[in-house]
Amino acid sequence: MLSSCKSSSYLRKTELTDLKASKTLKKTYLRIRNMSRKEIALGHQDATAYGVVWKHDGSGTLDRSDIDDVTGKFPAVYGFDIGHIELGNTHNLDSVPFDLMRKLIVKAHENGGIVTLSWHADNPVSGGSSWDTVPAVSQILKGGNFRKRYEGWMEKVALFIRSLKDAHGQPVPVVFRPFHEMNGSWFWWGAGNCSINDYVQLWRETVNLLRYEHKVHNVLYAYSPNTLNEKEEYLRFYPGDDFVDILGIDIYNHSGDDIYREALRNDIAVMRAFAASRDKPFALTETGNIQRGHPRWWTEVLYPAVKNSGIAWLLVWRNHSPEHFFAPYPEDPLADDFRMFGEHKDILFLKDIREIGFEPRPDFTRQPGK
Ligand code: BMA
Repeated sequence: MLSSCKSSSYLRKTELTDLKASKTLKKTYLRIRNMSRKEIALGHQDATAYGVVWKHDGSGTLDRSDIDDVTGKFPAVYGFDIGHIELGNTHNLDSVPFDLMRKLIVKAHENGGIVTLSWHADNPVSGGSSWDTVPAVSQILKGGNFRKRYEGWMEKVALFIRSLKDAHGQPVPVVFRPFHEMNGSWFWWGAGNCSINDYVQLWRETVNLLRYEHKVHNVLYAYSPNTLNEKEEYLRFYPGDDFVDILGIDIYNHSGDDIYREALRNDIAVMRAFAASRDKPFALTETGNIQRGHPRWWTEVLYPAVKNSGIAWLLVWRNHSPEHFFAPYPEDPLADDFRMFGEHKDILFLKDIREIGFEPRPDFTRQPGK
């Protein structure tokens, strides 16, 4: 009796924004809350779709990843990008077939992983890419000239997300992270390319279309600005507590290790304080080393800056080619350093987060040596 009282008040306290959330979504949300304590789950974009020197051909095993090739362990968090689903294309903007992506998402979930979706949507007005900054947002809001097109796009997004079902026909929960890095000006939804009010409105209308029009109830919404120029920037575009379940931030090492470390410490602290005031989990939703050079980057730059930061996960971006990769691969000179990074008991791989259920686990710490 006592324990059921305890767990129901816990459930009430941790309500997510979708009041009709599927059962599996509620569980995933609670698992994410349970992850965001002392440990950090490791994530990788397109982890199982391709690596630096291989590409999934659509047949055979769904379990290959550069991180596993290097460490013998799979990542805990799986990022995918649905850019070009809105066009009705068969492949996403990085040539991953959506049919394969669906299988990889379901597999990641069935394996006990967490799935997160970004959306590099094309510019709905110009027809250019995400990086085409022709103003578009005001025209796709309710009443705008391009509204019909946007509604058509959201229908396709909804169809894809709703098509994510496990072997028992249950919806697969995903973290959806649209319109990311909005405090930068490189995307059509970014600062300077639309007003703050229009951004907030776009976010809310997008959530409402998915939630009420298309009855999509397997989504947690994540808000993720890029590295902050000033503290206030974190909140500037915030769509509101009823429209965001998870707080995020994208921070890359563009300008050197010291600047990166500082940004991680300062910006995660800003996000953490805000997350605490809202009782929401938070994560480093994208990161990676663009300024290569440090031979022990994982253990000496990234790890000390994120240790004990409270982030639920960190996700490194995709392994596209020897010129554009963020996780290690076997021939990578930093592979050994990554293995050492992965040995830290607070860095969680797939098999570690499998142990994290949805019951509160205040004292969970990974057993040494696992
Ligand atoms: C960017 C780069 C691009 C890619 C995009 C979406 O950061 O990796 O090559 O198209 O993400 O995945």
